[in-house]
Amino acid sequence: MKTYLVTGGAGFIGANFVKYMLNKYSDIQLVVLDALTYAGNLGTIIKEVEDPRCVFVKGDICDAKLADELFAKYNFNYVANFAAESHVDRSIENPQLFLITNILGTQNLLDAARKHWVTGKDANGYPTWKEGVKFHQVSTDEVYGSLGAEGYFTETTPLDPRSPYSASKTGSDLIVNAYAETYKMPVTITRCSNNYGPYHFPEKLIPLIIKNILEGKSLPVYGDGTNVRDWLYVEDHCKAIDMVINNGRIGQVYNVGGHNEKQNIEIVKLTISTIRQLMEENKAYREVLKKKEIVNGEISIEWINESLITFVKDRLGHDQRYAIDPTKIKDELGWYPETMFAEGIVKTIRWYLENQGWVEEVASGDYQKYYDEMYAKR
Ligand code: NAD
Ligand code: TDX
Repeated sequence: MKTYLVTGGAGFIGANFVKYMLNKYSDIQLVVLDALTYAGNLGTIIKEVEDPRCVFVKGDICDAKLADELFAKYNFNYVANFAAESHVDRSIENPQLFLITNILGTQNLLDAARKHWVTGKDANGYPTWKEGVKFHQVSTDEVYGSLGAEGYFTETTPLDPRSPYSASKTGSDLIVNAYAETYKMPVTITRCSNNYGPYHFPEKLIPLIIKNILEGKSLPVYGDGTNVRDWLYVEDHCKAIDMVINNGRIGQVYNVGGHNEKQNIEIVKLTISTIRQLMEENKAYREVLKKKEIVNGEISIEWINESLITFVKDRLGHDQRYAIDPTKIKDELGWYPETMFAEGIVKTIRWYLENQGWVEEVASGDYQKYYDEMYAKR
């Protein structure tokens, strides 16, 4: 049986990973460490933490004593480090928090792993490590910077982060690599493109647009809407991480992407038309609308159209285009994105229509204040 420390397991991708792993492996132990920041929600994994194979610990990855205690208590084989401050717009407002969590938090986990996983020294003075352990860092394509109209990020593309968020994620990757070089620590890194799917916090583009459409609010598109992101269904990302942890070569970086580039404006228009179509097909979905116009006794959906789109002030330092070349992970591990975007976006929108309770739960705290402040400036 393998025991995993999964940090950030109450957030979007971490929670999907917890579900994916418990579903895939019967013989597994997961210890989820999450600080439950605004982005973490225990409700997302409440069924999973009732499972004897999964333990939840509320705590900060920067807490050295706690990390030490967890490594002492559980015989971890793997660390999957998802925990991070993850939203670019917030990093523009408060860069320091991103550096603390993403760089120092990662370094703290690396130190705890080093303390508990090192077994001795080799003839050259390098630490020797417990058989089979691995520290996996969940990173992002944003560390490579921004592309023009052509080209793709490969694993050898120079690191060139532009935002405080991506700079902090680059810092995490570099400290992970430094431990690999200096202490011969067994590590892997995945750098993934934009994820979408269930449990995505509604500060990010797709869930924010869905939420606003249902409330009849305007849809804020930054700049001219031509920025390109390479979208990947979250479950495909979880599958890639599982493959890299279990079969990826030590010390390697793997890019994970969907070959699914879309301009933001395309995403917004597609979300509008898909919601409208689903509501035309299924009367029950219309009940979900928060803004209800009744025409001839029926809930009208006529107002769900592209006139909701509002072009707003651009994000500072807005990266123009991200696009991943996933050849390495495909050739070495046989990974490929299984979910086509046309299918994934419908699944995602259906999930939101059917899980409004989850949206209300996660948006019940400071979300409205965040939204009002962030978007008042635009
Ligand atoms: P998220 O913001 O939804 O979740 C982050 C989780 O980490 C939350 O549960 C939060 O409570 C927890 N957390 C934050 N600070 C913590 C701390 N100090 N100690 C313990 N827990 C803490 O993020 P996400 O979208 O799920 O991203 C997960 C990881 O994947 C991040 O490392 C992110 O950089 C990376 N990533 C995300 C995407 C994407 O499209 N969302 C793409 C590529 C890479
Ligand atoms: O209201 C919005 N309007 C808008 O036009 C928001 C929230 C975003 N956008 C644009 C900005 C980006 O070009 O949409 C695009 C996607 O924005 P986000 O959802 O904020 O994602 P992004 O900045 O691309 O970063 C995401 O992918 C890489 C994740 O948040 C990161 O954690 C991950 O590393």
